Amino acid sequence: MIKFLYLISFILILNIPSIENVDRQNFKTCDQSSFCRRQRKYKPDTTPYEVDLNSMKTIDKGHLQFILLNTLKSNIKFQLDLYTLEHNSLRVKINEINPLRKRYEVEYVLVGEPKLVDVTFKKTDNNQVEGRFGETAKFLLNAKPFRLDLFTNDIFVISVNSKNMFNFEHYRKKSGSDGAETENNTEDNEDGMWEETFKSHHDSKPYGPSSIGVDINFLNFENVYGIPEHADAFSLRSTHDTDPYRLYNLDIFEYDIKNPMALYGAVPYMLAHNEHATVGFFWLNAAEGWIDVLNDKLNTKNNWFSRQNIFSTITNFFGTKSNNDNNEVPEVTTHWMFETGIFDGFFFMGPTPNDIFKQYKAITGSTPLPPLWAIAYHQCRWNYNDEDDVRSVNNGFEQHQIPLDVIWLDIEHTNGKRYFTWDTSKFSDPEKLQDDLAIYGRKMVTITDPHIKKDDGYHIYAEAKSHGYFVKTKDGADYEGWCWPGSSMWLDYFNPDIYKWYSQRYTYDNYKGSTPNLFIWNDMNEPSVFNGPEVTFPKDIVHYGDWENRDVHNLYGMLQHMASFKGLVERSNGHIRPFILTRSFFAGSQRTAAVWTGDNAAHWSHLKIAVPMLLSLSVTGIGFIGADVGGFFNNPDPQLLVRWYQAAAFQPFYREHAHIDTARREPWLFGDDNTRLIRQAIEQRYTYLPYWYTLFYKQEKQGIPPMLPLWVNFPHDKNTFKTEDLFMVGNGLLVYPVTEADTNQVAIYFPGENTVWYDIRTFTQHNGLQTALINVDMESIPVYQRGGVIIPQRLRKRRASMLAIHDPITLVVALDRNHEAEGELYMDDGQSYDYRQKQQFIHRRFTFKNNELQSISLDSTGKFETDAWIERVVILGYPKNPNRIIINSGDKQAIPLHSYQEATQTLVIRRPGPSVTANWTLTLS
Ligand code: MIG
Repeated sequence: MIKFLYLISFILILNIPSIENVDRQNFKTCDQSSFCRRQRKYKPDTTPYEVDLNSMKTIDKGHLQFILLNTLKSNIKFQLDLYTLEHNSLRVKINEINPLRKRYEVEYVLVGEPKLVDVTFKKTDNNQVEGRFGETAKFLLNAKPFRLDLFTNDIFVISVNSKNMFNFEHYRKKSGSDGAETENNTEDNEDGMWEETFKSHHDSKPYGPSSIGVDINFLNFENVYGIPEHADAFSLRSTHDTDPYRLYNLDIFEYDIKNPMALYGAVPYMLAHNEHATVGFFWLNAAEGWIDVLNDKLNTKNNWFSRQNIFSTITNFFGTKSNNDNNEVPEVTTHWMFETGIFDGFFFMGPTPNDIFKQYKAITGSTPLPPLWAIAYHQCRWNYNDEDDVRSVNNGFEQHQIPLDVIWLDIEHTNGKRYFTWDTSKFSDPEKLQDDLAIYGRKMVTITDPHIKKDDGYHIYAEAKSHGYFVKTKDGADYEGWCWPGSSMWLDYFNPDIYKWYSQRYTYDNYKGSTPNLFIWNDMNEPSVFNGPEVTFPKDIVHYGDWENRDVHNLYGMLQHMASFKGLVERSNGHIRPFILTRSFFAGSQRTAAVWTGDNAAHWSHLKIAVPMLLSLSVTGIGFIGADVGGFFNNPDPQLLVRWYQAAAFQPFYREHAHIDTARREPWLFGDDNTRLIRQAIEQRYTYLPYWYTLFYKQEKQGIPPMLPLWVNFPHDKNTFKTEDLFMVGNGLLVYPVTEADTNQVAIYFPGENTVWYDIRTFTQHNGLQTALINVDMESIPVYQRGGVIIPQRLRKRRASMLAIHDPITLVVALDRNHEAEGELYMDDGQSYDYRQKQQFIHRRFTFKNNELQSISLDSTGKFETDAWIERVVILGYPKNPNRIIINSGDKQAIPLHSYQEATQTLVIRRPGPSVTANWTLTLS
């Protein structure tokens, strides 16, 4: 018997899927990428680059232009443009003057031409130009050697090229060819400069080397964040012992966690935060990139620093500190390397976290308010097999009384992976299916991938082929690759005609079987090409405008989902808000799509890494984000599944999804207890939807993402700078997802001086600046409401979010130490653009002060009609049972019932009654 058990457990162990599944051999290391190899080792003692100050020109207000020289190559000249922008931001462009080939400047990302503001500049001596701009910002351009130093509130924050790594490879002729340079030929013939082979794939590199490297150094900072997408820490690790973080949109099969390998999307944007400032650096470049991060100490005595007299600003800065006797300041040194393009850097000077969000939003835009149902719960699987299957899943949610808003169809719903078609043997009447789901208030999402099956009988292929709409090889033929449908081709969205044509595939006429209740999922859009180099396009294929994939690679997925978005807007004549989910993304993707973290796995470690991954996306503007609940690959045990439902209930995009080879995992398949726990988690999500929706509105307006690292709300609390096991939803909820098996106690750090936190279930209070040991069981989702914040909720149970729009609201008023609190509520019809076009919304502010709770309008232009009313007010941390409560609304007065619980200091006021649209005051005495 014992032997038998031993055998079984042995077999089980063998069966445990390895977490290290990725086949790294398929993907390049820095060393296998010739430009990364060259740039990474470029570390001269002095920089050969110099600014010619005599060349300075004022082109416009806020726009200065210079010539930059590489003194080792006297014939090569660069143009350096400095633009001082509104919102405390600076743009710096460096491009070759008269290059052999025009260099790509990224399109589609900026929301418009950034607005210039005046700069007050002066030449401080013969070697420097100083400029003051914005509210707090200053730059110092040092000519010889070339270096750019940036200050906010006169604190030195960023230095460009202080490590001499600026290295701009100009276009050149291959040596031996006509007109090639004669100087330095050996350097120009390094291995991989003119062609490169990776595994069986040959990159012809017809234009030779053109990469750019530069060091961007964050002074006085110990933590930098951003540059998604990596399955790695939130506060970026030092890459001293690993490859640099890579930015190259790829479909990595069974990705590994805790390493800097590239994933599906890229945002070349990094933030740095310390207790004095938050700053950001965004390099608008869509080519392959690599970024080294080093946590350093900078000795202020022995370098250019003191020579340049900048040391005084550092000592001022540290004047308040006692531990600076050794003349060392922390510094994060970062080294950015892109294969081609130009240097187009945006520097955001903060100084607060919310300033940074506003500044980045001004450049790349924000996530527009999604439809309400899109932030509710989604049920997905590869695949729901047929109409009966979809109906029975829908019925399962009914039977088990679990709320649900959307059912998804993966690739198997199509006729042989021909997107925009249906497998009619399984889905004979998709319109009826969508109509039937709509009766329950539910929507459907179908998948449309970018690979187009090579099949003359497939109308999309035939039409695209006849118009020449496919991406071309370097020799001008249609590029053909292998993907789900077999031999496939890819649309060239870079051509405006093709972009438009693709968006028109979504009209009801063109997309047969689609209805207004159908929305879209764009997958495989890195793009994934099964037989391509690194599972994607070859670098030398050609897009519209004669750009190589090398120039524009990281934009491809974004262009697809932008075109999908446009298609859905237009199919409703601009009336209904689209919903698109994309796997691949770039800076600016937030304007048109939600993003998920792709093919994670059913392991605790993947549940845990979701938080840092989502935070990295959030702070770089991609705010509507989630990870597959349960893990895509493999089968989660019930405990892991429940914990995942609980964690994701407090993450922006909430969808369960699973691989085709996994066991079914609808919420009711794991026994009654687990069904109940999952139901509770999903119900929690629905309870908080009014709060989430308000946060998404705020994101549209101010660029502040709904899911936040702690330091956004507690910028001075150093303990939070590396935190990634806790996060916040808005400024009001602190969330600690349980991400380890068999946990019965967790240690939670409560941030904030003088801050009080209320357990949302028990109303128990915890003080800020303390770590507390909290007991947990399977029911627990450790979530805390911050004292000082009022959160709107809907407590009535509904099967879908859209059915609850006019339901009454409960206000949970969590008092701070001064017995004050405030909060907001935004409401509208949940799906149309009427909130923009006809001002049909309400936006209220609630404040509690001096024993009065007040509701006022935050935006009196809003006029949404609703019966929704305030059915309950819960006041947390109220010191005593009040004698009298009076509510005044217009000329009406009422005395609502209340109850008070002394043990938890909780006051519940029942049915106070005013409309959510009214101004009212509730007075306690
Ligand atoms: O190679 O459409 O990440 O969510 O279910 C797999 C099938 C292709 C990858 C997506 C996944 C989706 C799956 N797709």
